[in-house]
Amino acid sequence: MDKIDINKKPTLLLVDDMTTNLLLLNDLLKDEYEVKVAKNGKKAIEIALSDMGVDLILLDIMMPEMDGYEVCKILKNNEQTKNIPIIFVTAKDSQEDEEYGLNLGAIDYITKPFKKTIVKLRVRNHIELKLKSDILEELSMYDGLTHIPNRRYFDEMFERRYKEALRQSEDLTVIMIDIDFFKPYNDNYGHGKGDEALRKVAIALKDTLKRPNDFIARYGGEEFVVLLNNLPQENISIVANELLDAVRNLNIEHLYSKVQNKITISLGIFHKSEDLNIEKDEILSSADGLLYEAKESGRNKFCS
Ligand code: GH3
Ligand code: MG
Ligand code: MG
Ligand code: MG
Repeated sequence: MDKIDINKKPTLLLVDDMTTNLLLLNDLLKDEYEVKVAKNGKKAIEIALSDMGVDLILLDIMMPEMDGYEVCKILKNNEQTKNIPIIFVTAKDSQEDEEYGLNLGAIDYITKPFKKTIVKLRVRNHIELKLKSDILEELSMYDGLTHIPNRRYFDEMFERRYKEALRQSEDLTVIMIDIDFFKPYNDNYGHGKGDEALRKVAIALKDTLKRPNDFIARYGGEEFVVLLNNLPQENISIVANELLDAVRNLNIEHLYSKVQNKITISLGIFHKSEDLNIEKDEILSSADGLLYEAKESGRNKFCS
């Protein structure tokens, strides 16, 4: 999920195989919303999965090739799209059809021909709910200081990635990160400066991770954790050095650090190869142990 931008118009996706229907709905809604259109199910799924951030989908049912029910099923089964509310807009007006559609997880069901003002109001109400639920998600899953995912989000993601790695025999790399001598930083520069440094470190680390599935969270006070999938063992030191450099290059003065006169980090990296059978908690404690080793052997470095 992206950060919420309250100044942005919410985005609607209109899906219908008939151009006249798309034009009618677009006309009705284009002033208040950013409108995207799709003429078939395949295209609709493609747009929903892109990073345009669709807030609500108006979905026709009767379409050639893939009907709206099928589109709804696919979207509701995908982690990335399951929270996008769907309203069916359809000529299928039997009770059975409506029950079927709502059972698939659609939030509402409108039959054609529809009353324009009713469609407008229903869309408005559902959009309002969607935006509120986005805000709740942001508050519960993201860290308020750094705006990166929080510990709760990490726990969920780690569970998911761990299971995936086991099921598909993939590798999984966990990096534990801790700022060096941060207590003396706070003690000497003050908590406000400490917070500012934490924020900068979080952003620098996040910006270093380039692949779409790379994940970073604030694990605790001044500790971060990174999850990487399918990173060949020989690339681990490259990523580790990039993370170390990213923080060094911030050049945040720290005259009370015993390693350098600026803020640095230490890393503990545990790499689970595809064939290794290991418990989830063991992965974390191993990464933690390696972090401890990095600290003990001089800091401003990684151990793996
Ligand atoms: P080490 O190199 O061994 O990690 O030394 P350290 O001083 O960093 O030791 P430790 O990791 O135990 O220190 C944690 C310190 O981080 C304690 C506290 O002063 C600071 N800290 C933790 N959370 C926050 C926060 O949210 N804001 C600020 N400003 N400081 C924090
Ligand atoms: Mg149709
Ligand atoms: Mg610490
Ligand atoms: Mg520390």
